[in-house]
Amino acid sequence: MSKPKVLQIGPLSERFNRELAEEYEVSALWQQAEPLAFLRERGGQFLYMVSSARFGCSAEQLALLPNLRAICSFGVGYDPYPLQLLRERGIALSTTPDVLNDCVADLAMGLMIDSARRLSAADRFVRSGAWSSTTGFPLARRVSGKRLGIVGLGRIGEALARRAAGFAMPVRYHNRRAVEGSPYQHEPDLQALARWADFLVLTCPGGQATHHLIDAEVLAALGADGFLINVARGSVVDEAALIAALQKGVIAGAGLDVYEHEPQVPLALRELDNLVLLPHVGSASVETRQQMADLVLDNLRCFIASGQLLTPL
Ligand code: 8YV
Repeated sequence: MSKPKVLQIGPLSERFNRELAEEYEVSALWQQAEPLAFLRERGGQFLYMVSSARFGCSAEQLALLPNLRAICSFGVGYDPYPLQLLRERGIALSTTPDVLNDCVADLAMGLMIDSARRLSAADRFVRSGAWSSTTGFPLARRVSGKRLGIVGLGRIGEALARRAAGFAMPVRYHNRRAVEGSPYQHEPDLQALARWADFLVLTCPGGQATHHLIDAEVLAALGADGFLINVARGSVVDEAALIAALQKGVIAGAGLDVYEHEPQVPLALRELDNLVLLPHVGSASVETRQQMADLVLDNLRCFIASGQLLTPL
């Protein structure tokens, strides 16, 4: 029996690519000299697509895939997909929720500790040979007991709030609507949350609805003792406003895992010392990435067998 055909938009791990190719006849779009010409010629063959929260797929590509029925995406984010179009055409989309909650929440906690206690800066201090009997590292800020404001109390935000309990941190959150049954206080006014919080942590989805939610006003409300942590999407923050706020001491510091134009990180951010910069590694542990890969394959298998996805959006 011939293997089902799958269109893969961008590369994932070698192991994933190998496992996918064992079960399916995979066409690697990124390896085609002319991807759109390839789709024009062969797009009609594909019922199934594999992509990721990084590569997504475009309306232009979808127009050349008239028979597509399902997209199995690696990652929890869905901002690079034209959702309205998928709905209109009845194309199912799965993501990989839950399996990455702990790793992303761990990373947010790590960024909070690193930006306030300045672990990365202290590491640079030791490595540079600057530590001497007369020169110690400047005092940093305490984390335990400080106020945590979460923007987007979803599955990752809740995993972060649970961690914060171990640090005796009071938690409030901002969502468009209050989360029913949540033990945490809902703050409908984002600026009020920023004023209250010592750490404002972003764990909301990206996309139009949250574009530049964090602007100069919110940063001013967070204030000179506050830290901004972003493990969500770069698009949620007005990066130019953040750079200005960090340069002028409008906020104390920041910890960023995501940027507006990845993998480009503006020089102005790289030159600042009051922030920690990570290269979008929220879910990047061996264990979690394997679970995410397995969930993509399980979704695909399930859809082909039953017409249903395991973790539809
Ligand atoms: C992904 C992410 O690893 O899950 C998401 O939405 O941003 C990351 O966990 C990455 O974007 C997948 O390509």
